[in-house]
Amino acid sequence: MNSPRKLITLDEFTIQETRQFPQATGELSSLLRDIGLACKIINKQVLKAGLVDILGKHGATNIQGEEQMKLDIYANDMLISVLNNSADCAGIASEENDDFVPFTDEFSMNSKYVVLFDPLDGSSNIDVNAPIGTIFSIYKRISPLGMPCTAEDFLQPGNKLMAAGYVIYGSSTMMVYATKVSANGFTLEPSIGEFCLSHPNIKCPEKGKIYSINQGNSCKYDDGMKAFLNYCMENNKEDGRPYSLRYIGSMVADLHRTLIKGGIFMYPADRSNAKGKLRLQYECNPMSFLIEAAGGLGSFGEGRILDIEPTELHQRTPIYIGSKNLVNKALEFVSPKVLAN
Ligand code: P6P
Repeated sequence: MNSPRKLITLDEFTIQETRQFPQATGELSSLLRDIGLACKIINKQVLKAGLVDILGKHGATNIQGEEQMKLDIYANDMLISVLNNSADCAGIASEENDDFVPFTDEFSMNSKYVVLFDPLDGSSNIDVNAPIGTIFSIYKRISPLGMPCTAEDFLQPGNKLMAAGYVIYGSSTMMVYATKVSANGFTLEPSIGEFCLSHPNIKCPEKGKIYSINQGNSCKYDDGMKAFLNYCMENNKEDGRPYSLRYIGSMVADLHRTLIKGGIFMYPADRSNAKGKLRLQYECNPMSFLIEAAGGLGSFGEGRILDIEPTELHQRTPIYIGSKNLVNKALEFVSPKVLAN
């Protein structure tokens, strides 16, 4: 009888990856484990959100001016609590908090890393049971150890990321993250409560036939963007067919499909959102880091998202991200003078 496939848990995987770097201390692995723990706890609430009084609006708005859902606040509090109690994080920044939050106990002040996150992206989809997710970025702090972390720790460009990824609470719960080595996916095995390696060394297909955008905004796009949408809808492709439009309205879900199946996800600037809608530091940078580790490309139209020098914690950026060929095709229309690479 075939022996059952050996399950490789997230912990085993991160320890194996750490062994490739003799100078590694295991703190990054421990931090990924902490994020995994917080998301497993969030997952339990998400799975039964319809049964407990955790659906609906929290009755406040965040700095983005967006109504906060009860699950947003729960997820945010859980991530802060777990990371504050870990010995691996000096502080956090969150979509739900106006400013960064330094952890001032001695262990935390001597930690090497800071974490930024969108605790529950796509939360407007919670009440309709569509996939939602937690997006996270991990930077090595640039402020001195032994002191509280500072704003500069959270304003580093995406090309300085140490690790980044997401947990998608969907038909299954998956943690997908990248380091500078590779992008890997782990599916939660509920019977043992562990994320287990299910998608090793993920590669984003170079070509894709799916475009993902809130086409309802197209009347507000510039001519280049409108021309690219027309290109996507025309039959002039290798197989003589138009591309397919898929849009869930939850970035984690739309990006997960793009990572696995290929295609392009776009949230361009428009007349209502001059800088785009999605946030650089905890949505676009982590997703671009992950997609580029998988061979794809993340652009803001004039260059790589990872090369943007952040100036504000909650700044926004246009985003064109996914299969390298399709992103470069979009840039031919959107930024004819500049190609990402
Ligand atoms: P729109 C969810 O609110 C979110 O931040 C992303 O998850 C998603 O991609 C985008 O906004 C959806 O925005 O304007 O299409 O509803």
